[in-house]
This record gives sequence, C-alpha cells and structure tokens, in this order.
Amino acid sequence: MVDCGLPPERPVALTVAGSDPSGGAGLQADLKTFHQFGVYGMAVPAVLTSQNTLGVEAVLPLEPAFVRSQLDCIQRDIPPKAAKTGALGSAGIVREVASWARAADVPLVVDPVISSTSGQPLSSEDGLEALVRSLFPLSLMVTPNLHEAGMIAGMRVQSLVDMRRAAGRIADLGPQWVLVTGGHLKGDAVDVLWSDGQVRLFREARVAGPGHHGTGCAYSAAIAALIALGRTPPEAVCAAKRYVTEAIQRAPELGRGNHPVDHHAPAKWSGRLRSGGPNR
Ligand code: PXL
Repeated sequence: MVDCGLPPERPVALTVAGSDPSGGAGLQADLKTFHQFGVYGMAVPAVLTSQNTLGVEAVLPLEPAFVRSQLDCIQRDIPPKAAKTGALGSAGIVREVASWARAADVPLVVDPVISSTSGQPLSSEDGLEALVRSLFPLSLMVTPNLHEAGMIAGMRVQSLVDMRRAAGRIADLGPQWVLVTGGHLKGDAVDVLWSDGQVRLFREARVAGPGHHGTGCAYSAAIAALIALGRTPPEAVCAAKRYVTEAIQRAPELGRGNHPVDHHAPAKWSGRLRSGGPNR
C-alpha cells in the first residue's frame, strides 16, 4: 500500500459554527482546515451569513431545535473524536449545543466568536452570556482573541500581563485550558495558554500587512483536528499556531477586503514541542 502520510484510522472532527459563503471563515474554513490535517470533517451550521471579504451583510440564526436535530443525527451515526464551536448566533442555539455536548462527552474547543473580522455582531448579547454559563464549563479549551477575552473577563486586554490575568479569570468560568490569542498586539504574535494556574507562551513572528479573514477559525479548527489526532492541548496549540502563521504568510490576494488565509498551508505535526525557546 502506498503511504500517503494519512492516519490509517481516519479521526473525525465536527464544527458547529456560522456559514461564511466566501469560504474564508466559519464552517467552510473549519472543514478545509480539518481536511488539511487529514481529519474527516463534519459541519453543523448554526447561523447563516451573507458576506464577502468586505464585510457581513446579513445574519440568520437557525432554529435551535433544527441545530439540535443535526447534532443528534450525526451523533447517532458518526460520533466525532473532537468538536469545535464558532459563531452560534443565539442563546437558544448555545443551550442546545451545550445539552448535546454534555451527553456526547466529546473534547470541545470553544472559539467564543462575538463579531466578524469586520466588526459585525455574529451572536446576540445573551448568546455570549449563555456561552460562558453553559458551554465554558464543558469545554476542553476556549480560544478568545484580545477583544473577546476583554469582554468575557470584564477588563481591557492590551498587554501580555493583561492576557495572563484575563486567561486566569476566564479559567475560573470552567474551561480546562484557556488560549488567549495576541495576534492583534504589537510586536511578535504571542499567545497565552493557561491551565491550572500554569502559563505557557507560544510565539511566532508577526506577519506584516493588513488583517486577514478567518485566522481565529483556522486556529481553533486546527487545534480541534490535532486533538482528534490524539495530541495534548499544548502540542495541538504549538502545531496549530505554526499552521496559522504559514496560512497568513501565504494568504492569496482574493477579494477586495481582508484577504482569507491559505488553508493549504502545510499542516505538520513535528512530534515534540520546541524546548528552550519561547514556548515554555
Ligand atoms: O472569524 C470569526 C468568524 C466566525 N464565523 C463566521 C465569520 C467570522 C468572521 O467573519 O464570518 C461565520
């Protein structure tokens, strides 16, 4: 048999997220990322959007019961090894996803998406409250960016010190691991991973240029894929950050707004965390 480098038993990951018809973010980006890591991807849309690289024009949350019906349907047939959530749209949808996740007992990566890259809300206000109350306690990892970390922790997050403090406060809300992503700070792109009061830093050189579309989606999807492949959370963050950095570096000049990242970037697992460097 030819060895194509794919795992012999195909791991399965699920995304429950918003649809971005332009393919740069949301569940379309998640599926491309799962595929790139050799993971079989499944996708449950929670909210539909009308958008392109210039911005979001309309948002349509689905009926919570219909989201639940999709989740139950796949759970009965192809239970995932790991799952991630993105934009969930409403508190009712969040509660259905939480109720499914509790029963499914699956490692869950929660990207607490509040708004799009261009600033339009992708969830109602009570959606974020419900996310924190019902989904955070069930999650393996939550992956807020600086803005989301600030909203959730109730503080301004503008420095590495703030990121550590916010991560600690968010960990008190129930997730086992908290990854605060610092891509929007000046200097190197440093992320803070917090668990049990212990902090690990992950650093990559900043990619110059304007913001890109879908960085957070590709990052959390890559983490979920690597968890499905059996990696530990710090290993998953390390390899996922490398993937996203390359995906930004290679972003194709598509669209007239924020260009999407390149989901075809190499998805590699090096087998060990870099030691002695900044990843401690
Ligand atoms: O990157 C956050 C995000 C998540 N989900 C959907 C999006 C976006 C950003 O635009 O459109 C559907």
